[in-house]
Amino acid sequence: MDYKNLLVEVDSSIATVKINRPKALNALNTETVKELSDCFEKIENDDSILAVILTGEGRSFVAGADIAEMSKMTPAQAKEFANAGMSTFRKIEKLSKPVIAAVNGFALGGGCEISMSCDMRIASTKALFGQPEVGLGITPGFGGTQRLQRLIGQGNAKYLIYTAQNIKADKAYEMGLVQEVVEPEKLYDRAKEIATQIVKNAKAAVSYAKEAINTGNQVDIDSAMKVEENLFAMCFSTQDQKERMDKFLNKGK
Ligand code: CO8
Repeated sequence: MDYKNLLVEVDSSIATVKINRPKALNALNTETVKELSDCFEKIENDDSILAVILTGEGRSFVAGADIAEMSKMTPAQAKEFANAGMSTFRKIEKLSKPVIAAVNGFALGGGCEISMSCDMRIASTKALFGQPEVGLGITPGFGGTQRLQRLIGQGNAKYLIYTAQNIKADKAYEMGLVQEVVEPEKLYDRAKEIATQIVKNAKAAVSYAKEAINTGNQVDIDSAMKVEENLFAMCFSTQDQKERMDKFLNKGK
């Protein structure tokens, strides 16, 4: 996969997607958003890839949407740009494979938003999170008003969005926005270790668990239980379920 603003490599069934515009601190312009959309579509269709790590080149994860590009937009262009970002981030969120954000530095605005479309966030001690949009005269536009409150609760989301303050990794951890904080030099290896641990498990079961959690979060509890019931049942049509349960029952024999 060859891109101008992304570096993609696959090793041991794990794809690493690195956003690579370090001169602009990996800010998301239209071109990068399009490349991300194309890249995640290819990953979805590649059966050899079982998990993804999303990270940034240099000292930033993603310092937001590209302000230089955005500053001249008309309302119609802003809507189109927001829509492109939203559908790309939904593609990441709905990917049938787990996506780990390895947050190496700034995760601001669209950067915080793209990290939230991943399944989990592992942060370097150098990471900085925030939704600074209201300071720039705009609201979050790539899903921040919706995903942040679902992840850390409405009070915390309003506290961060209204104040436009940036928070360090340890505070993001306290709020439940990130799952682990590690030293910068250990970040990628730790993300890879987690991805490796995930891909050892049954592919369909991990994928169905993701679908159950994501879908169940959007509906009432009774409908959510039905979603889990159906996906649980679907596991019983997989070879993995049979082999893994047989292996357990026959251990030591
Ligand atoms: N867009 C474009 N360029 C950027 C961005 C950005 N978001 N962030 C940094 N850059 C560029 C700088 O302009 C600078 O370029 P140059 O060297 O050519 O002058 C280069 O990256 C390095 O940046 P700094 O010199 O500013 O580096 P510092 O270490 O001093 O500061 C910061 C780093 C704190 C990250 C600072 O760059 C900053 O505050 N950046 C902006 C962060 C921000 O506000 N992000 C949110 C943007 S809004 C957004 O994401 C909305 C998403 C929804 C969009 C919906 C569509 C309509």
